[in-house]
Amino acid sequence: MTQYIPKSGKSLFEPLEFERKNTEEMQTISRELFERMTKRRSIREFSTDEVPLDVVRNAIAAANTAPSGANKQPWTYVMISDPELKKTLREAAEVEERRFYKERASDEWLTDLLPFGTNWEKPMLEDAPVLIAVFAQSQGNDGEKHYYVKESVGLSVGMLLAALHLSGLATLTHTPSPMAFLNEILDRPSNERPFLLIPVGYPARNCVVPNIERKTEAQYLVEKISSK
Ligand code: IYR
Repeated sequence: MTQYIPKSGKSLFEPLEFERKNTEEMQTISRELFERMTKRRSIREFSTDEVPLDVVRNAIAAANTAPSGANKQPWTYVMISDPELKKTLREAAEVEERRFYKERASDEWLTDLLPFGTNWEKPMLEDAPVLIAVFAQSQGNDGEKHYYVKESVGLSVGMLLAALHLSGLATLTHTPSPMAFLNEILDRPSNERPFLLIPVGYPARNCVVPNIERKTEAQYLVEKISSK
């Protein structure tokens, strides 16, 4: 083991900025946040209306604050609004998706997708004014080791989706498979693995979403608390 020498002019630790809220305020904030988060839905029908790009940039900046293994921050976000590039991405995604729906997917998988009405066609990749391609860096550009990469990028994307939703934008977490075309088209190095492609925008005027149910508290929460 070698000794850690902090970057010049920096001390190893710094005081934490943290303000305690009173309990009532915490309860109000947590309830209101839950109520706002419960309105988040993945959408597949996007309006072609433009969105303010600085709002998207701010959401990506929020995602960049996520915790990560050894603080390696093993993500790259590519923000795309160029219509030609979106068209290229749509065409490449549809090549893979056509194979997925017609050849690669198991019957069980296709049956599981029926409630969502998905198919190989991906008009949202052109309709949505912005696409965010998320890459997970399996290692640093200089070969530096990265840790818990999927966990770290998953945490970061969770924060991104929350930030976009709370800012008033809708998303779809699209997973074309395989996604290697994203490296080629977006000119990303081979240490960056495509993680997700996220159309971002406003819902189309008559957008509908699947009538799904969320787990109930009894299903998602196990409490081990002291009984007073
Ligand atoms: N990648 C395909 C299939 C698909 C898979 C899952 I799991 C979904 O939750 C939704 C779709 C597609 O994007 O259509």
